[in-house]
Amino acid sequence: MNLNKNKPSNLDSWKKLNSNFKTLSSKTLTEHFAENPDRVDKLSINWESFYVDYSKNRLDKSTIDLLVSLAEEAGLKEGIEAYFSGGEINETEGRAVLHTALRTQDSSPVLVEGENILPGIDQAKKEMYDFADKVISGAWKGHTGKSIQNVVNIGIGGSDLGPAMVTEALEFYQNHLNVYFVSNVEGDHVNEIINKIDPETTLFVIVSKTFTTQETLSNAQTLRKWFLNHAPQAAVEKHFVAVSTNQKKVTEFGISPENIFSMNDWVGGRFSLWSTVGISICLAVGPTHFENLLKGAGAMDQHFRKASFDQNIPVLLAMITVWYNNFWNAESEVIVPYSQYLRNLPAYLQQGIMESNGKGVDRNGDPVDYQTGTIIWGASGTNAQHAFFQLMHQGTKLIPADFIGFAKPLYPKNDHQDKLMSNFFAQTQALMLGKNEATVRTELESQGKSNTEIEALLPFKIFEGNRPSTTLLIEELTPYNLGALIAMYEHKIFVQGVIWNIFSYDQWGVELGKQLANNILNDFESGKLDHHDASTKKLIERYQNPKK
Ligand code: G6Q
Repeated sequence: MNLNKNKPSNLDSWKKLNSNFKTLSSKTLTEHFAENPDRVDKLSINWESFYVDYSKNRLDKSTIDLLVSLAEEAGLKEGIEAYFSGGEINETEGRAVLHTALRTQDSSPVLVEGENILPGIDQAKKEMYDFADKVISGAWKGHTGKSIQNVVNIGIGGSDLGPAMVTEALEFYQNHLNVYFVSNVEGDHVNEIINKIDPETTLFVIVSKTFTTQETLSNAQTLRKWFLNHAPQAAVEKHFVAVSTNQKKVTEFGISPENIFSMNDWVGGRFSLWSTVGISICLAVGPTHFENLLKGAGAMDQHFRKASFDQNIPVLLAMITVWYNNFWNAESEVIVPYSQYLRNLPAYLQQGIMESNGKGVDRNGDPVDYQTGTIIWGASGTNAQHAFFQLMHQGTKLIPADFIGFAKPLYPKNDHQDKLMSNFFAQTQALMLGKNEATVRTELESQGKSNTEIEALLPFKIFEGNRPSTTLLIEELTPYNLGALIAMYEHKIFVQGVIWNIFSYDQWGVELGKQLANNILNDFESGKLDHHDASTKKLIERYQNPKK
């Protein structure tokens, strides 16, 4: 079973959406609300402790019906089955995409090349949980008999962003271990970590699916060298573990097979936090919370797989993006979590969304003649209000926004929560309603401004409004709800890829820069620079001789 290769713009519902766009493009959100008193009920979903309100978007029920038809016509139903049941939907790498199997709550076999992968998943999870229990309880000792206090996750991209984001997001649930993440190949990054740790009480977790990644191996080598300046060779086994598919390379690095946690090819890097790649999360919060993270994701998987498209959160959110991207020509989407714990969710989703759907060639190998992956950005509210919200309110670009908020704070409720949430609600309202000339005029009059002053200030104080947003109001930031939220975005990515007829699970676009960096690294040694373009050559010369 695999994904079909239909060009979306040839589909009937795509054409109908073009006419729908023409009909609706001049209608404002306020007009939509005035015309349909039950709009909120029609355009919102309750699922477990999630309430998703997509009524503040430039669409109506007819648009949703057409978007649902587009999803059907594009073969989404069959696509979802191919995705969950191990079809080789990562066709250019010849792989299945089965992060969903890592969190399934169902014991029905999931087959890869005829073999049920669930027992292997359980086994790997058990090994990770046993190990985490030992480290957290202090039963696992460092080479001088002291228990572990610090964990350093060494990885990059998918082997860093997800674990780092989730560990930070679950800080409230964290135990005594200090968990650090080193990713960048920049020596200053690793040295800053070295300043914070003690070789007797630090565990290094090297996370690399391929175990060939330059940044990760450089950091791992530097940290091992530093460690061995303070400890004998035999101590390595108490302080270094690895997560990888490449047992051979890990063993060559000097890590013993008992200290290797396995992972599989059918988990893509940016979707791997649910696997042993999430070991630093598991160490930080313990197996019970980690398991709840998986359960929440598993529940969202079931919702996505089973709910009808018009009641399906990931499907609807994905289709709304398609609507803005392909019919309204919006270029970017902003994600604003009203939770400081989730401050890195936008950065994490940048990889998930842009690495997956930033593709210009369709599944037939032809260049696409429509827009694909959107640009993702964002930061936590309310901080973001004091940073980029000016552009969202009065700038010239159409920027659909996701607002994510939690009804309950994690610490006992205090007046901060109402202040936070009043901002959360006020911003989507302000984006939608704006402030018209009459209101601005009355306000300025009541401030005692003269007519001349009012006329001069008026244009700057008007907010045209009609700016779209979707609100996700979730009960509480628990590991379970976080798992569900991340899984929701993962499935949104999948749906968009299906519609745009692109392969979401490869990332060839990151290869070229890596290749050229290796060439340039060699050229630093050889000094042969003449084969470079004039700009690059000059830059390298300037780097090598700053005063020249
Ligand atoms: C994600 C990508 C990429 C990958 C890193 C690290 O989907 O594949 O971000 O995770 O390049 O790769 P390794 O885990 O193999 O070191």
